[in-house]
Amino acid sequence: MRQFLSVKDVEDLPALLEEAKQVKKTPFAWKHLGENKSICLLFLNPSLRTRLSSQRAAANLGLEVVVLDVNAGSWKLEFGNGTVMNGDTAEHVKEAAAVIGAYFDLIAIRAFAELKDKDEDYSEKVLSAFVKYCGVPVVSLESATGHPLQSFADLITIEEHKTTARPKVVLTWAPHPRALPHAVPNSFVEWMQVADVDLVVTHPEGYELSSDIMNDLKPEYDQKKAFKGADFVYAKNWSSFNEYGKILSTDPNWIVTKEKMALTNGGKFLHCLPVRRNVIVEDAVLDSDQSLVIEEAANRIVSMQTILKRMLEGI
Ligand code: SN0
Repeated sequence: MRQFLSVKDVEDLPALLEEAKQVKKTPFAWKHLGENKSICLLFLNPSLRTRLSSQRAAANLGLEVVVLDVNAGSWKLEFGNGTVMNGDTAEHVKEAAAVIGAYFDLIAIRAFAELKDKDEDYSEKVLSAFVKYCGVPVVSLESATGHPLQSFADLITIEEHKTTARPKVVLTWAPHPRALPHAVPNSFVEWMQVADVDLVVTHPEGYELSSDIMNDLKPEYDQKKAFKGADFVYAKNWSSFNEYGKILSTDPNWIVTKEKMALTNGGKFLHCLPVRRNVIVEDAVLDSDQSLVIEEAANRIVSMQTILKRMLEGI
């Protein structure tokens, strides 16, 4: 595997899931793969799970890991072409990415959407520049438009807990005080469309995801109807895509409650975390045995390790 930027970089998803199972069972069986090899984890935004699970995954494979907080610990980067750099950006990504690529065998990078300009976010300015200039394999740790490692961990968790061959999986929008990116819901929809699940997406009107992501899937605007018979409920807030980056609703009625979970088929609750308690979901759900959020987060080590293993096997 030369890059991991979205589900499109996965040729055979069932085979990848099988590999993840093996990785989870015997995490130290491939420790030789990372010998004398290194990875740089670059963060332009905050992280808890991604940062720590990536370090654990790399260590399990014997990789040396260096973490760099780009905004806190290095020069402010320029991404424009032909920019006269007499402002506050001190280094162009052309040099920065190439230098990091010269130091490391693999690069992983987090760069959230800025939610100001749809075209700029969807051009994946930061991620594409690193892919273009660094010369080594790149892993997305959440880009402007996707969070594939999260969706892979979500799918591993669903596979582990499903009780029917083709479970009903509901992605529900939930309120949030801040405008959040589309990366998590975009990737979740993309991965679930490739996986063997029955996906339903529910959100208030105005929160339609990109048609490039949804394809033929139509949203269900009635949340309670969507929850009926669900085996998994995946909650996430996102800002409007059409009115790009705007908060159109903070309607507290979209919170996930114990009462709504009772409409499901003994459904399990999933969220990528961090989660705003009693805004996105009630304590009663998060603290119940219906919640899989901790196992889901634990599977972030498995998803990253499976991807890194494949990359190391290819270099
Ligand atoms: C990020 C997002 O993309 O929605 C990362 C999720 C893995 N989430 C947030 O930024 C939430 C921050 C908050 O204020 O709750």
